[in-house]
Amino acid sequence: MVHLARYDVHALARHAQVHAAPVDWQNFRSGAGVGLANFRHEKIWRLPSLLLDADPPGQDAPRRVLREILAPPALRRLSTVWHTVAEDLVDTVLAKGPRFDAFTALAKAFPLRVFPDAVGLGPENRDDLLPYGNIAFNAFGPRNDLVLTDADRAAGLSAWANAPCVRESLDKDGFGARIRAAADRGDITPEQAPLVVRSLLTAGVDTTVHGLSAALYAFATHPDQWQRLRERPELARVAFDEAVRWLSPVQTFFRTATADVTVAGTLIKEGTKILMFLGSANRDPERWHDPDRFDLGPDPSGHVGFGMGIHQCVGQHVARLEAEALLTALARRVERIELAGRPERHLNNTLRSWAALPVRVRRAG
Ligand code: OVM
Repeated sequence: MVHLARYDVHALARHAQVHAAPVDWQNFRSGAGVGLANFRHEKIWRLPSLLLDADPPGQDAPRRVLREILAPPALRRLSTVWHTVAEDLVDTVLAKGPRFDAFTALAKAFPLRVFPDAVGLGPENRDDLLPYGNIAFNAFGPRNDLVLTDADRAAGLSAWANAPCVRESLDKDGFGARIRAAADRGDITPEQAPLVVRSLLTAGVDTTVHGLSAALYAFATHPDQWQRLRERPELARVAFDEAVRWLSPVQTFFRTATADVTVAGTLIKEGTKILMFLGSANRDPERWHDPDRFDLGPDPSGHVGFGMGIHQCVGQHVARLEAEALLTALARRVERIELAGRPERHLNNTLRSWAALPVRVRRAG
């Protein structure tokens, strides 16, 4: 553990501790926010999330509702549609030539094509989804230039994120409508429903866009692993988890100590923020053999890229389905994928994110 004096936070980087802290939710709580800011005494930029910035018993009902709506059986119907959309998208991209920006053309385009529809959002303001997520993930970090640059937009986008959550603007049949139905049944309150929808908009787009980018970057730089996926496309889900382990699109989250606790021999005082370096834990040589290698062989489960414990990512099955659809569509059509220029990163306080991923492909047979 290391004390970061500038922010007075304790940071955990080993897998053992980054895994243990969120499991011990009684001592390491989320209710004071899971970013650097302590909601007990700092101003917040939007209402706290019911799922993220919350502890039991408050988070239990909203999480139970969303977990069911996003569980694998509930996604089965979407699977067929998403595979077809991915195949169409890949065909369209490949028809334009062998060189393209895989970030824009695939990693960004695919989630934006399928996810807002699945939520049941209307056609308006879909362009705001990525900027809103970018702001939300910046807000977990220090108030640096990345935060200040977008300060003007934050309030407007924050208001917008609640707006599409009214009943009238949600499709009858999407995740949003099912959240509404849960409120009608009394599983959550009517006041909670729009905030649960907001969680989908905040956590459901940037995360998958940059997770898919991570997978595409991994394959573009590891031709042997691409070959392996082509031979066994059923590895697509494992490949996605391995990419999430290897690059950790969500790099950090915080907790707050709610008692004096000792970690790795150091006392953490009640009220202190604890920073968990997910990306570091996912490459800890004490947990992983040859952790810097992207390799479809070893089992990546146990990585903390989706978090751990009672707050573990509720949308992870959605993300895996998106990855499976896109990667298998690409693997069937593309024999080789390689970098055709320097990948460009997009800076964010929490996300390991991308601006461009230029690739060149050779089409299969
Ligand atoms: C939320 C949420 C959940 C997970 C991640 C996240 C911005 C947000 O419930 O709003 O990142």
